Amino acid sequence: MGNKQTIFTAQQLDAYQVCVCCARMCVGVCFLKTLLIDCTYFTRKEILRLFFRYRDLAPQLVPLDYTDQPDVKLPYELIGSMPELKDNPFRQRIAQVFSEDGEGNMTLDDFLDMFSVMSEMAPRDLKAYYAFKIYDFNNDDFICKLDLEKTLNKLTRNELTEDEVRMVCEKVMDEADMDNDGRLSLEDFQHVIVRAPDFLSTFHIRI
Ligand SMILES: [Ca+2]
Ligand SMILES: [Ca+2]
Repeated sequence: MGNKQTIFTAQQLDAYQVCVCCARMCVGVCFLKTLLIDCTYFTRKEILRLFFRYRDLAPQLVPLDYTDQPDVKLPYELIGSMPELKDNPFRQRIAQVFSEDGEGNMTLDDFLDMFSVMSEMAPRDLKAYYAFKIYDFNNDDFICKLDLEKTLNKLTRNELTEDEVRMVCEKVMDEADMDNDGRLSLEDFQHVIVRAPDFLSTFHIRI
């Protein structure tokens, strides 16, 4: 391999080997405390592979030395055009939810978080948690009727008629809105997931 390039310090690599349940917020206690899930970790090899996936998107912007935590952010246009995302109807929402700036522009940390949640190793409850955030288009911590309609249109790639969308939404609301307030809380949403696993189908990426 020739020259040995130091990309990360040992401490950085340890920090990146985060629990995919909690992403980088892990402080030994799962921040999704209510979810009893086993933790899974990226290996160093996977972290390096993802780093190079990130770097390959813009080699001129991403340095090979990350030991002094460079302030680098890749624009959404590059992230959204990755083969893993470009055909995903939720690609923009996914990038928005995982980016610290909320606009879909991603630091390496954001990028690793996204891949950890989207990876096949991530537990279903964690995916459900982020799916809820992704479907909550206006970020008000509830999925309202409008959010649900948008979600269904994207999930079905606009193949349903307006009437069909309305019917499905009503049915979902009917079955899942446990407290009858006309919108789905995260708790309500867990009931949808149990009945309709399709809601999670777009949240898998092979790394
Ligand atoms: Ca909402
Ligand atoms: Ca509700």
